[in-house]
Amino acid sequence: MIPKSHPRYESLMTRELIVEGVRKGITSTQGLIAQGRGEAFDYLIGEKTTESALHAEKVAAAKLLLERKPVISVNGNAAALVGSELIRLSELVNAPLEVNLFHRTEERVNKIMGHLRSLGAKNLVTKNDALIPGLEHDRAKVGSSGIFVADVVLVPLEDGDRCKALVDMGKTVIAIDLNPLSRTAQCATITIVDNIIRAIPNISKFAEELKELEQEELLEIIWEYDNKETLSFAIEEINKNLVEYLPPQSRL
Ligand code: PTJ
Repeated sequence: MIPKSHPRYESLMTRELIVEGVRKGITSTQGLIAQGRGEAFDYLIGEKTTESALHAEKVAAAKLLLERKPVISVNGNAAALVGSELIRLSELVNAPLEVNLFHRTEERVNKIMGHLRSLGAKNLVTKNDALIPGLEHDRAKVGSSGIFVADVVLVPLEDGDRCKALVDMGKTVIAIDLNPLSRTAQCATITIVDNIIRAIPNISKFAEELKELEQEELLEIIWEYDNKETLSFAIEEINKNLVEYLPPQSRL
């Protein structure tokens, strides 16, 4: 039992959710490694939503509301960390949830769908009957009524190859990835460099605020967005935080 007074309580509780996900057969064991990598980058960005990430979250909400066929992709880490929050976002922007795994087994796909249903999910893509072109193995499997025909896909913690393949299919890809240097972060259309546990509730908050806006007003929010700038800001933020840790006499 982790006491609430522990200075790293939130981070440790998040870790517990992933461990619990592995125990339930929802999260892959590789998901533990991914979480560790995420934690390291979260430390470097200050374990907070930066201004540029918040802006990307607003743009993501506008894009999800604007397009006709948005889909939210769910993997083992996302399901364990933010299952209920993903369902709420799915309802707000009218986007189905589709389980799409890197380390795919039918057993884990079914367990994640069962987990989402137990949390109240109703809008789920249940058949993975199409293939993303140019990708080998099972990670290419998607739904012909879901990701395959989506115009915008929200992909938390995505694999770089699949992100590129989705962009190559002409889709807008919104990635959530704490590592601004990852191939996914670099290739997505909108990259949210934030922890998924903060990012999903933030996108939902923006979706609630923006849902009454006219199409032109949503377009205005998206229009000036520059993903290269977002990535540069994230790297600068890491740099700034690192410099603050240096003793004053050794700062450049
Ligand atoms: O459930 P599956 O089989 O689909 O597998 C999911 C994982 C995440 C294990 C799989 O996609 C994988 O191996 O991912 P990678 O290549 O390790 O990439 C995960 C990326 O997500 C890394 O760049 C991490 O920094 C980042 N990341 C990890 N945890 C978080 C995160 N980003 C945001 N929030 C997090 N909590």
